[in-house]
Amino acid sequence: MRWWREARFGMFIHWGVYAVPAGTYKGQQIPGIGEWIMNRAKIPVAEYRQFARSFNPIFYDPDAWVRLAKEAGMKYIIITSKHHDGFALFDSKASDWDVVDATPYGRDLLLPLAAACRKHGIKLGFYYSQAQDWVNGGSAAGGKWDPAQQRDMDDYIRNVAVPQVREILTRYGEFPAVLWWDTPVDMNRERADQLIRLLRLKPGIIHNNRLGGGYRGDTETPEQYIPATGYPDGRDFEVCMTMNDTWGYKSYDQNWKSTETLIRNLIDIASKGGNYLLNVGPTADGRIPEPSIQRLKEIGAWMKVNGEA
Ligand code: JFZ
Repeated sequence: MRWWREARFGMFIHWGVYAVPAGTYKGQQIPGIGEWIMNRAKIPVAEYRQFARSFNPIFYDPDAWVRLAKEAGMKYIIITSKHHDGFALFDSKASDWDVVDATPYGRDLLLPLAAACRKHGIKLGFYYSQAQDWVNGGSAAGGKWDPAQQRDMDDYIRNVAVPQVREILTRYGEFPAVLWWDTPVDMNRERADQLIRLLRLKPGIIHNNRLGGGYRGDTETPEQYIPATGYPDGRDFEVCMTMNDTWGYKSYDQNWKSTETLIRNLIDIASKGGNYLLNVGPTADGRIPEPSIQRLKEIGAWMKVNGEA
């Protein structure tokens, strides 16, 4: 945990096919967080898959993303290797619902990011939605809405989640340094065991408390709020937060927090011994929204004067 405890500040990246509808479906602005649009609007699988044909991040510049994070004083990046919509940003053999098979871009997005992180001395971790998977037959909060989603959960765990977690643990050199699980809907001990076992492939890897099955992981993950004190039992914690009101890109969400608020949050969290994981939601053509870039640069300017190394 040593590097993680000293890090204090990291970049969360929510990126996937949901950046194509970007909050709008059939002309309707869908309320709620952008990466949940498939679930919130009950979009059929076949129809949602069509969005991937417009996921073509030609402006993706992982080196620039890593430099932006580094200049803001961030020490690590956590990116959604697969979110609840099941879409993998890597080349998966366990499903054709990935960037290589389903998009015109056709290349693994994590490989060049890992290379850039290595080059700039930034740690890279992967978020992986192990339980919810609305396309590959994992669970779905609120219930499934399309017969195409019917698949036995244990079949999904064994034949999608396990091989995919093995893929992301073994293809990126020293990374991932963190496995960030999420929303343990329908997880139980037996399902969690199959995943936690894989972590042996990466000795020293840090994982959070959202695996389920009774596992607590290495870190607490308060979300969108700062606890009043550190955790009494000395548990490590990482506050994750958005800069506006969504994690995944939504074209019309302009409710940005001020740079001053973001810096105050960082100070508050660091003073309590925690880490701040601050989110950006890139577009489908591969750009971090300008208001996010601006804030990160302003934080970087403050860090230069007030930060430590
Ligand atoms: C989850 C995801 O569903 C969401 O899309 C995003 O990725 C976020 C970082 O994580 O949402 C959660 C998970 C946990 C809590 C709240 C929202 N929680 O513990 O309060």
